[in-house]
Amino acid sequence: TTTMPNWLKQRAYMTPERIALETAEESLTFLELHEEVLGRAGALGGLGIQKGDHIAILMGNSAEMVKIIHAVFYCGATAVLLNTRLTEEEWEYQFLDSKAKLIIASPEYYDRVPVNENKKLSLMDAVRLLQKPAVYEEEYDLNQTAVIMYTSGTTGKPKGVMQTFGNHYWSAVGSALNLGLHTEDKWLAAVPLFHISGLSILFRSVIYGMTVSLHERFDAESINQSIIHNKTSIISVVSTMLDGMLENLKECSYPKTFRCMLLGGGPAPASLLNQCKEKDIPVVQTYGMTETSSQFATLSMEDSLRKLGSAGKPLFPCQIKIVKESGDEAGTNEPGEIMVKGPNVMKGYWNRQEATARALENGWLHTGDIGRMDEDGFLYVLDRRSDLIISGGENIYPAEIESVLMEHPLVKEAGVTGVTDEKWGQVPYAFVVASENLTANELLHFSAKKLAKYKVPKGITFVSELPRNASRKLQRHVLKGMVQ
Ligand code: S0N
Ligand code: AMP
Ligand code: MG
Ligand code: MG
Ligand code: MG
Repeated sequence: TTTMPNWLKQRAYMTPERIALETAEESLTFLELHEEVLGRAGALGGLGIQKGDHIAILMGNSAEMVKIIHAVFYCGATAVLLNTRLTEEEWEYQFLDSKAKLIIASPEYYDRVPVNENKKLSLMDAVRLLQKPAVYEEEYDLNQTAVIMYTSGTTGKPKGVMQTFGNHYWSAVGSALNLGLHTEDKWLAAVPLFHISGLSILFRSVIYGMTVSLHERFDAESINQSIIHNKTSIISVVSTMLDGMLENLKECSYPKTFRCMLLGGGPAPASLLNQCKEKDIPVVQTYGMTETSSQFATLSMEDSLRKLGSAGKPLFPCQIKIVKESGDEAGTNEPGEIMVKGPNVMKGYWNRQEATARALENGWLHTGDIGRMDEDGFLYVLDRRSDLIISGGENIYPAEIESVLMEHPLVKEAGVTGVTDEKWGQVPYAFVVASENLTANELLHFSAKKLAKYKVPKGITFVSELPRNASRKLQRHVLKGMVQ
């Protein structure tokens, strides 16, 4: 196996004085960050955390979250990152499924974590227990699973995506080979660190020796101020965020120091891209997913205007092919499933051999997304994987909502589809066959207890039957046409 020196420690050795992290409250050099991480790694070691353990983390963006994530790596453990927007039931499922030994939660979530007290660690306690670790990882094994992140699917429960150190290393390298690396670069992270959009920025930071400007939440005004006055050169955004930033920007413009608006996480509306083109905003479209440890294909700067709407070419270490239903490779501009291969593609789904075997074939990942390659080898993403709804960058699977609705004793059948939404791109909408006594309000209230807010249907229509084909399979595309 291939190993590398512990990334943050190596970075603290190479460029100790460089700023690693800036938040509204503090600014830390790489050496300071390394020292803070040591204290937390010692605390975790003192609690019995060992190499190979899984540690769940439930925190919003903060310097403390960055330190805890690195501390988990210093212990040789795997970080299981939980989405803060989920419900207690959803957290509990992911905690149990991942077989995490401990969950570290920040104060705003700690009391809501439905986990045995002896498996919970509050952030206050982690900091109170600070101590120098007896031992910590001097080397990172590139085959080791660094992080597990959960994604849902068309059927069944969410699955943990295993991203290795090697995946993250090659992802960071592939990004730099495309976007370039400037000594003055500062990458703004307002996307959540529990998503790969945000976490990948932390890895780029230690690997490149680059400053991260960390925002605790998305606030268009303060982000624009950061870009205009604080020398931000790159930011990662989803469409909903970019919309908000443009609205806030009004007639102002961004300075030359700002070189890349990396836009991903879902489709980019043509109107948004055109608006940016008019305003001379350096939008760089990217296609990637949790399973590919962030960017997989990215439009390079020199092609951004010529190929507006394309997600670009694969990063240097990566390959893409488009495969038709027949199994043959598609020709130029012919649509088919996007298949990807590269050193940033996940090791597999945690504890799910069958799902892994279905997803990965000889190193090629079935993305489930539909796309085409143009005559110059540029990727265009045409349609997302089966029935996936993307709301403000958060993924929603209709099947997951349908199964929750059907848990209600008065519901006989349920079908969910995505409807267009001005702010979020798409939102879920439900059609339900139920007994007459059930009201939409009661059903919404019921689902809100079990589903993250963004997954709760924005509307419910009661019907006498659902559209099904000859083999009784629900036809979700027909539902779309039934929305009033
Ligand atoms: C869009 C965001 C920022 C909205 O959050 P905001 O404004 O902070 O909302 P809150 O104040 O928390 O809540 C207000 C109300 O809005 C509801 N709400 C919040 N978010 C959503 C949502 N997404 N959909 C629907 N409703 C939402 C709240 O519930 C609340 O409701 P009320 O008032 O009723 O209580 C936020 O959603 C956000 O951060 N989105 C981005 C998430 C993200 O990063 N997704 C990307 C995931 N994909 C990947 O990571 C792979 C791609 C990738 O890596 C990448 C992506 C982008 C750029 C670069 C890359 C890369 O490859 O490097
Ligand atoms: P996630 O697993 O949450 O990272 O979501 C990844 C999914 O988002 C992909 O499988 C696509 O369906 C969608 N997606 C990401 N980037 C793009 C893009 N540039 N255009 C269209 N869809 C995208
Ligand atoms: Mg998946
Ligand atoms: Mg907010
Ligand atoms: Mg997701």
